Amino acid sequence: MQEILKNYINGRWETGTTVGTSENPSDLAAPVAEYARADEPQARLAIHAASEAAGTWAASTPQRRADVLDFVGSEIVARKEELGALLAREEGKTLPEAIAEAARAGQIFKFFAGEALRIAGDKLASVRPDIDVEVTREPVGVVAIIAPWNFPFAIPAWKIAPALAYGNSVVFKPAELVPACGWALAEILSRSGLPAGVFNLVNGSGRQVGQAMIDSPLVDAISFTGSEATGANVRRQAVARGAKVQLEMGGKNPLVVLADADIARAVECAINGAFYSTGQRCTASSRIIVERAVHDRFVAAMRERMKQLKVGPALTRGSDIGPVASRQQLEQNQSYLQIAHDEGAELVEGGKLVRCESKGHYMSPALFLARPEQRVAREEIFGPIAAVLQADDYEHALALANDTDYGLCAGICTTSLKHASHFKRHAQAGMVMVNLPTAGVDYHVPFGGRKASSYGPREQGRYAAEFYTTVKTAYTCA
Ligand code: TXE
Repeated sequence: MQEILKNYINGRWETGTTVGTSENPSDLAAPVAEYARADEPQARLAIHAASEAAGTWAASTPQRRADVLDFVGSEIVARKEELGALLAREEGKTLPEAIAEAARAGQIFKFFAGEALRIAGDKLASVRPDIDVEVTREPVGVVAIIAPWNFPFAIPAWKIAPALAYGNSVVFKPAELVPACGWALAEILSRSGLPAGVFNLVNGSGRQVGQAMIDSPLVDAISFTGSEATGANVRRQAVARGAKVQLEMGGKNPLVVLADADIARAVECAINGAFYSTGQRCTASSRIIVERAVHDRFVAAMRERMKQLKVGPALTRGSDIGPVASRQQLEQNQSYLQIAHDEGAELVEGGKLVRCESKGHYMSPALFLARPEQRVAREEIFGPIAAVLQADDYEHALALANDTDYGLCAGICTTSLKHASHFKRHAQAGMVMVNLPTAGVDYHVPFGGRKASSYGPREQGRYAAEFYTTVKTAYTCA
């Protein structure tokens, strides 16, 4: 194994207090890396460095910010195969998915390189005579970024890039499962021309490093993606001390299949949305709501298509579904298979542990016929497990789609313009897909949800400015 991957604090690579090992979920005998785990005092050093550097970066020119972000984005895009292979090894998504994610991270940095040049304000006439009013955007200050493991390049990119574009300094904590991806991003940022302290990487536990970021009065804003339970705690504590906070959490996204849908296309949407990336996407289609007239035909087609899916190591050509990211997540998935069984949901296909050439966390995707009140149809599992619910008609399907605590994404497969239009207006979700999988979004438009899925301003695209800037209104009397 190579050298221990270090933390990046105040422009220097620092060892931690302990050493952790990053696992390869496709091959438990071949770990990915050893990394330096920071503790709370080190996290505080990083926060202090970010705070000291905040003024310099806030005063930097748009051109300088654009140059830094373009450097980072261009390098990521140029190295997408290599970075994708690292991501596939560490998180377990298949190599094509991982390369696409690395490329996406690069595109996001390049998008925000452009946005750094387009920080606009308003100039208005005052309601009073001889006064001008200007509305401008300023950086928030120090931004703490707490990221999950399921998109170790794309999610940090869509938080770090706008934070820097709008003139903030950053302390970034990757999830414990993916320290090497976090390190790889930081390594590129360390060569981008940023002043020391503007960007800091601290690998470590949520309880120590994450908590220090939430508690510090020097942290002005916290952007978090992860579980609902942790997110609720982050929100409570951040709000209590007056920090700005943005949360992206779970989903239980419906995909409605109407009787007039192109069934082959609907099956592909469902397979992709429910099972690709091993179902570990907050936008996964985990509730598939099918109109009675085509229910049995759709389920039969799903079963046949699922039999063709190849579960295998992330780097092996031809693998459709990589391993589950961790033992803990595999155990969570298995417990939900048991719960579904105990509550009387009917297993259509899959849900078995799979043996591959290397020892890893492999399972076959599972599809259940369920009722709306069953836990398999209500709770985020975060694995390759989906529930099919039967609907009497479109109105019933829409009601089922909205009958959830979550509201991230909602999809519909239909050839009816009337139903597609109605669904776009009435689905209670932050994002709606028509004849597309619920997962798979563009990077230049807002991402986020309603209800328990999200809190605070949207991420991505121009809307990211709402979180990463604060607005000032200035009055001038001539
Ligand atoms: O999430 P956590 P985990 C869901 C999914 C998954 C479950 C657990 O159901 O099975 O969450 O995943 C940091 N203070 N999702 O354990 O714990 C942590 O170190 C500050 C859905 O990975 O929420 C990591 O960096 N930070 C989700 C980040 O929070 C803390 C994506 C997320 O970890 C902390 C990921 C604390 N006290 C998981 N405790 C989605 N829907 O996209 C932890 N962290």
